[in-house]
Amino acid sequence: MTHARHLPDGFLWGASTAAHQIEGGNTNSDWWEFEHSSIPLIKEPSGDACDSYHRWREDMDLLAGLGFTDYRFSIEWARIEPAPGEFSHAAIAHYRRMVEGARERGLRPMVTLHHFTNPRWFTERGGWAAAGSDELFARFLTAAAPVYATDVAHACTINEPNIVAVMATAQAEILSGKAVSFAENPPAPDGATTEALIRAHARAVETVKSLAPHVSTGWSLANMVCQPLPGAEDVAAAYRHPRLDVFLEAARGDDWLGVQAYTRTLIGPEGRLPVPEDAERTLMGWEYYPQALGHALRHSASVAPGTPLIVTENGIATADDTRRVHYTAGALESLAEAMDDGIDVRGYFHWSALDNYEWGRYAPTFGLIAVDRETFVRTPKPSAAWLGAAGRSRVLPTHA
Ligand code: IFM
Repeated sequence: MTHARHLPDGFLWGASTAAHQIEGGNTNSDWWEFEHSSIPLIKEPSGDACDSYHRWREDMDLLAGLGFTDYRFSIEWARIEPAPGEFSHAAIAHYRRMVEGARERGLRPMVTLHHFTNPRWFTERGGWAAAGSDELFARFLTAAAPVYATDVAHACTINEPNIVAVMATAQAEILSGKAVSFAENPPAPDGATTEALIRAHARAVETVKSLAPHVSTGWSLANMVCQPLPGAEDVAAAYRHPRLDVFLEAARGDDWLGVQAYTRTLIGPEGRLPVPEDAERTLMGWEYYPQALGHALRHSASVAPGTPLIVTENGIATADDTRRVHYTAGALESLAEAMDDGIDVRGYFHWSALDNYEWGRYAPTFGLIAVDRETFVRTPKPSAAWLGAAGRSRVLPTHA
């Protein structure tokens, strides 16, 4: 890209987090329980995480000070509804204070209503696949309405339902003693969970709209950017459909669709291929492939035409912050090219604001801001200043 590209008016420019990954002490969630079982996937428990349940003001001060205009965070169902039908006024007031606190700092809050974790009681009764899960989700969202009823323009109903469906299969396999490898060969999504999540999304949209009609709703999908080798197009399409496209199809007609992309998945005639030997890998073991974002946007627009897109996550797990800047510049270049080609993109949120709990371990550092694991002192990295500045200049940052 050779010319400076100005962000369109109203373009969201932010960073993302999720409650369980940063709050700490989320003891009533199914993940906390999971973290204290002895499965190989878990290297360490989340513990205090970033202590953001108490330090959220500091997080928001930093993000606003860096120049960001938007902040995506999630509310924790396990805190709001610790037992079935029993709601915590204190937890609801906490998240309401966060919404108001964001606004006071000039940050527009995007609120994720579900980001991977469930209350323990919900999982014990069978999780999403159990009858009535959509009703229960709608009941929670009704009780949580004071959080988002005013001052929130965007609500994400469910984060990465396509990964939630994979996790449902993984959980069953782990319980039956099977070894599960996410990096090499992630399990197929569970069909009943997929259907239940699509129902739950529809109910959530209906519920939020009935209580707060001004809130723009959508859901965010993990886009694995399937790239077929020549001749493997049909194999790639068959691989992708239950893992992504069925969820994209369910987003048709939504106010917006969240695109989350990190890397690509190569598909050969026999299916998913390993990361090429000579490829640079991130701390997740994923191929370093910034152009994934542009591909994900184009594919999303082709399956859900007419639905505006928002990048709700994009980033890299690396200990080398110069690679983060390089990766993100490449990703933004691919985003700009997609927009030049007419793809309707309304915002970009980087994953993640903070180094945080990456579902079983702290080692993969995705943050723009480092967090000391004992003192919780936050230290913005150079990438944070580089990316945040675009919120003020309204010019898309490019390769230095
Ligand atoms: O940390 C996760 C996040 O919770 C969901 N999307 C992908 C991120 C990186 O793995």
